[in-house]
Amino acid sequence: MKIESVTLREIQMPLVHFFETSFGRIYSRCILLVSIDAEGVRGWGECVAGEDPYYSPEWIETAWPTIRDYLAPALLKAEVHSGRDCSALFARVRGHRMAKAALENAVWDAEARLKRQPLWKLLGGTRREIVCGVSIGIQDSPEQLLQKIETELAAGYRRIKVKVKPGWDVNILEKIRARWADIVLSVDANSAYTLDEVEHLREFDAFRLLMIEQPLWDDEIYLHARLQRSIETAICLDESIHHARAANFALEIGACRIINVKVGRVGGFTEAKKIHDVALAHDVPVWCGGMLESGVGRAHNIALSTLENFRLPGDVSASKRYWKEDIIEPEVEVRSDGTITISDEAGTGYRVREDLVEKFTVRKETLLAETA
Ligand code: OSB
Ligand code: MG
Repeated sequence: MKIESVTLREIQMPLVHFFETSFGRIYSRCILLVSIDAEGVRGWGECVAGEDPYYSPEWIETAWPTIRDYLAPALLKAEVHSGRDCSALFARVRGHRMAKAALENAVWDAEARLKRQPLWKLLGGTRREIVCGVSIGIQDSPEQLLQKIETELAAGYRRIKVKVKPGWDVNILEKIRARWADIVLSVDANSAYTLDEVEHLREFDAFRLLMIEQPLWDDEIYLHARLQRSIETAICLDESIHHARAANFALEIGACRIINVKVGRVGGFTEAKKIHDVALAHDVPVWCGGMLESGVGRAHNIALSTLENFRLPGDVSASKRYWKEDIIEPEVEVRSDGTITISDEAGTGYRVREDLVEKFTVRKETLLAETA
């Protein structure tokens, strides 16, 4: 594949509703998109790095120069045949997985278009529909949260995940379970607890949760194994799993019973597939996490979710939950039974609305390959 150029853009998109986690609230997203032009096709990738270094040390202001000054120049100089070639090419740069994923996934995206194949097939997927859940942030009041849950259940979503933190957890779960005794329910703490709170975390067991996601420190796996031995609820790791080795370690020591795979967090589709395979070998289910993506990242999450071991509902939900207008066509729609039907079209099956991308762009830089 002859890559002629790499373009970085920052787009700004206001969220339909604010999103609050244990590390803070946001009303609008600044999203780094990359596109590559190769042999007449354009491949797109989304960098899931946040507006701030809160979810991870990476954020948009580390990702931008990392892509511009290191990853894109390496890509433009190299002989690349497939998305598969990128991780070796980027290995010299330590960490910066969200930056790497944006570019690697753009190469996979271009490759699927060039080969006129659906991206999901290229990735090795088999599912023709995927099951969706929702992630609901911390709200201004418990009533507002119950109202949101009601709306999402009515829309057909098959798993409700609520964000928790000390002071917004057991009290909230009591209210939810009093109203809906049997819904599939999970919680995500984004590292809001410590091992000193094990007695408190044990109280979560009463609510028959599908899982508790990332209760402890993001940079800690071993102590999650200690916690998992002390509680009944299955632990799911998100932030702690940066690559397949970490997944293997976590599963070998019993630090979790479920893994959330975010293609951005782990450096791209190649590593995401490896984690999928590690979990499958341990007979541990995975599901696809979300990072409040625009349609570009959303379409990629859908493709990834077609791999066989994505056995639990993902945080892959409809465009309209986030955006007044998404930058892809068609927008991501979830059927009333909580599923997304997988397209047979080449590429992602979603077209990027470049007019809208242009309208939302606040910063743009293009790098060209040197012509021999
Ligand atoms: O921990 O899964 C998370 C959003 C931003 C950062 C971290 C997380 C999330 C979500 C939202 O839970 C999932 C989504 O709806 O995209
Ligand atoms: Mg999470």
